[in-house]
Amino acid sequence: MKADIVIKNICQLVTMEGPNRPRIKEEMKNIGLIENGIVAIAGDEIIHVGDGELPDYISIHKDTLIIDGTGKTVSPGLVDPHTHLVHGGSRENELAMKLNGMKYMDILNAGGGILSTVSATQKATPEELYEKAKKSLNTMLEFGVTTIEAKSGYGLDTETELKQLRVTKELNEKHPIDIVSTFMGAHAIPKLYKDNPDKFVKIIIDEMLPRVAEEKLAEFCDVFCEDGVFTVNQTRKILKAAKEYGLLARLHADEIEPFGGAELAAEIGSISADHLVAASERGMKMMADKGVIADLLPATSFNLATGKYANARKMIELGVPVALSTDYNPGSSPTENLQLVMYFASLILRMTPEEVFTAVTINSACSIKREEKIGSIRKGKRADIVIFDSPNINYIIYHFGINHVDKVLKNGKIVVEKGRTKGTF
Ligand code: IZC
Ligand code: ZN
Repeated sequence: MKADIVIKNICQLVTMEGPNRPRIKEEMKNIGLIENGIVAIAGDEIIHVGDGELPDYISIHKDTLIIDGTGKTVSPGLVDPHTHLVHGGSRENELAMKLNGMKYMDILNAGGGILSTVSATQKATPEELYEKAKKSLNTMLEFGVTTIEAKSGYGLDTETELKQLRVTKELNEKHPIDIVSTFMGAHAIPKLYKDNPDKFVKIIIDEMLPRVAEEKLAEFCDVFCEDGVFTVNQTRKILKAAKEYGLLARLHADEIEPFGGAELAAEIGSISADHLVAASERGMKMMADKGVIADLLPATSFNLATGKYANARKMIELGVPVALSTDYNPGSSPTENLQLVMYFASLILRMTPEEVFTAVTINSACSIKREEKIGSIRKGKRADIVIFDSPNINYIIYHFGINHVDKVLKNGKIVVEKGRTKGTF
């Protein structure tokens, strides 16, 4: 078998060896680390992982690219399983309000927050949405992210939701980053339905869901289940209806107030429950029982500046599989930088660097149902690989606030070189 690319002499190779399922408890510390590692790639596939030299059955040819991994850390392409990628406008005007003590929910209730992004997204053309999101995808790629999840939810009317989802579909087709699409019509209650939110729930179920399913625009359905947004009953109703259309459930749970979101996620067999800053211990235990993945978003907590963070240590102790994401969005988390999330997860959530790598690779791949193809460096898996200009994983966490990425390989092609995107997407 001939290799097209060989990465050798790798100082630390993070393989995430083991089964294609979420890792829990102590498993989260086993990242299958190999010193003096070697990886061989043919086409878009990994054909060998090990240490030292290539085995005899793998040969190189005159065009084989040999990459020297001396002093480098190599990991699976990072997976960001919670983003609000496609949207119009920005919300830097909220910064002064926040510094003056106004809370996230107060801004939303005053007609700002999500609702201001909704009007900017309604006004934007598909081309404008595409160009803005593409810029963010390039930034993500430069930070080592090769697959993401992206939600709608800034339309809140059928046509704008579809517009967002169609842009997501086109980006998935044209940009190297793979995008798993989520329909989130239930992101906020539009002003028009403020006094009759059940009517809006009915529109989501009767009008939006059938169109999204018919055009095959999403694999998941998400709801902002939170005090003042969608109730537990409304969330259950929407996610059950989505299931009838073949959409898998995920939800924004207990982000701000303890609201029963974690419990609901376990009850309905949601794939993930995201945020969980205010989740109850009972909810966490129920999630552990059902294997619901906790997607934690510490950059959002940092940016909301309330000082409250999800209790990652408790979740890991109880056996909840933990993943991490940026929550990239124009309000509560305007950053595409998953490495920043990795520092926060370690220094604030007290996760070890090994747990952090598990959370941004195999566990996040599981949270978007891509664990058979990505999330680990393993023979037969897709060649989505990051080469960090760092001698070990501890260094990546310790030296914070910069981009450690040297190269990114997506489907066996170099798409980032010296930390910069290569070519035009
Ligand atoms: O635009 O504020 N929490 N949704 C739920 C968000 C934050 C995104 C936003
Ligand atoms: Zn979100």
